[in-house]
Amino acid sequence: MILWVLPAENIKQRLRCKTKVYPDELPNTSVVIVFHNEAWSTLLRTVYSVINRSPHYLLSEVILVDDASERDFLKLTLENYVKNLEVPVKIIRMEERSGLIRARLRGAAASKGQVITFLDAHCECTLGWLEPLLARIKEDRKTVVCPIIDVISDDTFEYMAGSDMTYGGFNWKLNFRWYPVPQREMDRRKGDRTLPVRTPTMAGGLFSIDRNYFEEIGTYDAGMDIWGGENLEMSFRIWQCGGSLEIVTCSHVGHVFRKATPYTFPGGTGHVINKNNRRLAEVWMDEFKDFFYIISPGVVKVDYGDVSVRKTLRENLKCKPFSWYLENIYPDSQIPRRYYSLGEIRNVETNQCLDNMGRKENEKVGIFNCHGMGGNQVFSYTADKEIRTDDLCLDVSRLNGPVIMLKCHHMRGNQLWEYDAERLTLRHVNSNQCLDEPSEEDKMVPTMQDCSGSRSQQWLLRNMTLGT
Ligand code: UD2
Ligand code: MN
Repeated sequence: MILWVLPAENIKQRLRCKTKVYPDELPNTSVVIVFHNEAWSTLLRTVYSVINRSPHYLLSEVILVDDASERDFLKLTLENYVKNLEVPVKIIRMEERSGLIRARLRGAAASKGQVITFLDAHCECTLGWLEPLLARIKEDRKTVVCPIIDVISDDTFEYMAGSDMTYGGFNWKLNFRWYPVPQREMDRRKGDRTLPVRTPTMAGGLFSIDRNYFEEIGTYDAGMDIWGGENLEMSFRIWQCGGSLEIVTCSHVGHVFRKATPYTFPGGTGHVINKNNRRLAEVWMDEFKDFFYIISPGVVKVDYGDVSVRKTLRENLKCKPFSWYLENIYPDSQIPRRYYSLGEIRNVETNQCLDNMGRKENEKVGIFNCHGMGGNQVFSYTADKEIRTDDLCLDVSRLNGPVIMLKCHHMRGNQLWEYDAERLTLRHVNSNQCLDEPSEEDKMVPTMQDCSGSRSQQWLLRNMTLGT
């Protein structure tokens, strides 16, 4: 490990982690690794790092679940190879391609350890990765724990430190995203960065869970295919049903973040992911699923199968509503806990709608004929008085505009808007100007003008619901 390239604060933290003492009596773990068409080098790098960098009395076994790979070397060659390793390595073969969710379920069912640790098939565990995870579970068996995921380059395969200053979140499209650990969580830990971070969601690939708790809490949704959605499903379920999810910052495991996958998605990538996300939204998100449906038009047409078993699970476990999760676990979420409207913002005079035109951060918000299909024309006027679409907020930093879409910062400032439901005006508080129709020069973007009460400054904030 080349410590000298790390920022000073990271070095201090690692040293503080090194001085921690963990109990001798820790639960042991099975390590479950699922793969489809994985490369030999990365798969073996994972297996060797588990064996070489874990105390063997804590390792019950390593279970490799082959999700019907097509590569020859993953058959007999692999079987013969692992026979000679110092820790029992069991290989399980799925009869047909099932996806990582059902493959993990199979691995879990075959495992014997008191804890189950899941890893992707292209990881490198570092020295001391395991003890902090198991120690935390010993303290509280309902805590599901993730290591810090360091980055292994998919070009050079070099190892680079990940950050302990980000945690897991998600956007309206239900994509998992890393966001900065908020101040409230730093405060709760009294600034001690060696203490676990409570995280709203997990990336999904690398975590340890008490075996009995895994069963109690409903394992995985076996109706999910191939890839995607299961990590948020499990995150919501854990929090809403009385557990907790943490990143244990003293545990580091590297992961190869790949630009392309070595496998196909039978039925189409979009279809598979949308189906999984619908299952997760329908079971766990209550009315907040509208955010997902409105921003991704077309998703509601995807058949998501039967979720009644998962809904029954939610009832039996007496899980809390999604609003509770947003309020207590993820108040900095991109989905607002309270909001005034979710839908198009339509100009009364021109009958055109605000439209982000598929643009990204730092660009002007557009305006276009209303299409009523959601997607780029969906904005939410929130109880915090921001106008947001996903993680971008309408922001004005100069008199007379322009109106830019910037990452929402929750600091009010230039992102604070006052909607007058009688006059129908959207007044930008800092500049005291009103949102107005486009000028002659540029018909594609709205303008900021002194408030005049004209019809061009009147806007209808509509609540739309697509789907269900
Ligand atoms: C992330 C997670 C991954 C999973 C996924 C969402 C990390 C580091 N990785 O994507 O674990 O939660 O988000 O679903 O948090 N695999 C199969 N059968 C398949 C497809 C994949 O066995 O049909 C295996 C694959 O070989 C790998 C694991 O599942 O070992 C995860 O797949 P990935 O590495 O392509 O996912 P990743 O890291 O992009
Ligand atoms: Mn992966």
